[in-house]
Amino acid sequence: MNFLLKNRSLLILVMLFAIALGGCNRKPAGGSATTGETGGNSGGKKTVAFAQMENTGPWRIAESNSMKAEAAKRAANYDFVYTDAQSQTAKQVSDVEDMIARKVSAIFLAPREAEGFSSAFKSAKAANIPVILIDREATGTAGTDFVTVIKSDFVKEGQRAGEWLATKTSGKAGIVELKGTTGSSVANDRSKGFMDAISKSPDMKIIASQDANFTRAEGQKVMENIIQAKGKAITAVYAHNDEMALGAIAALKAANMNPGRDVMVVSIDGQKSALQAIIAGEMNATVECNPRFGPIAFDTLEKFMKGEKPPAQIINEDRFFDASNAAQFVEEAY
Ligand code: GYE
Repeated sequence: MNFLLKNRSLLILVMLFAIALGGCNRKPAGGSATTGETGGNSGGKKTVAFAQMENTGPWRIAESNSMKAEAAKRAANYDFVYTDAQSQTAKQVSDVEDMIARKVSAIFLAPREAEGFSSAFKSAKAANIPVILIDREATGTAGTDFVTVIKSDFVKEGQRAGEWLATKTSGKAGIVELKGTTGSSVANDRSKGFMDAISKSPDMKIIASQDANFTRAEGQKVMENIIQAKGKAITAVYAHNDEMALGAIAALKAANMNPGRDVMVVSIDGQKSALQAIIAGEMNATVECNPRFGPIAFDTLEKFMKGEKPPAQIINEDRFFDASNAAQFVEEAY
């Protein structure tokens, strides 16, 4: 009996000791956040994420670099997460969902297509994570689904290209339109603005219009096919971006069709190689579309976090480049 009692108290002692030891390893109630547990606030810094759609072509590379450079400048306050959806809208949607799951403090999104993000916007709202759209629009309401959209006026870009071409051709042209990615807000608006402008000139006709996905390779391939079909009826090319215009120029050169002289080429963006093509006389004009979003994107986020309500849209001011000023701006171009 005595022996049993003794042993029992020993057992209880050992058990108490074990509990006490275990307790030392446990986190205090409520668990203090360690880095990585909450993406939103590691060591006083906020984690902001940028969901890029793709990273091909000078425009988009300049945009990604501008966002990264601005995040680096403000590194005392922010950790930066960057994703590349590699031209797949579905991947971009899941990139945004992952960001929400890891509880980042804010999301910058350059949506590839306008549709597809509504449920991601709902989840972000439920998690209290502000989403700021940059460069393209997505379906939804500013102030509800996302904070705001920072972009160029794409309809106006198309109008400026169309008005310029109408003046230079005295209102008579057989035009090939190379369109940007189907489903993107940019492609719709750039078509619309251009059509508005040329509709005032009955002898300006679009003789072919095709999606070349904003890339140089597709611009060239599509243009080769159109040259086969339409030949000398082509007197002008309107491309929704410089990369496709440069692809078209290569196709026109290969067919001995003198881009810049016999066939006018006008596009949008203002990248360095386009300004160089203008200086070389192979391209005629490009409407600027500024890709350097970093400073304005972070400034807008900070204003929002201080309680300011940004306008529904923030529109970048863009310039226009042609033979009269390309040499002046080529150095600063991307
Ligand atoms: O013009 C083009 C890019 O979304 C405004 O997308 C942007 C456009 C830009 O691939 O070059």
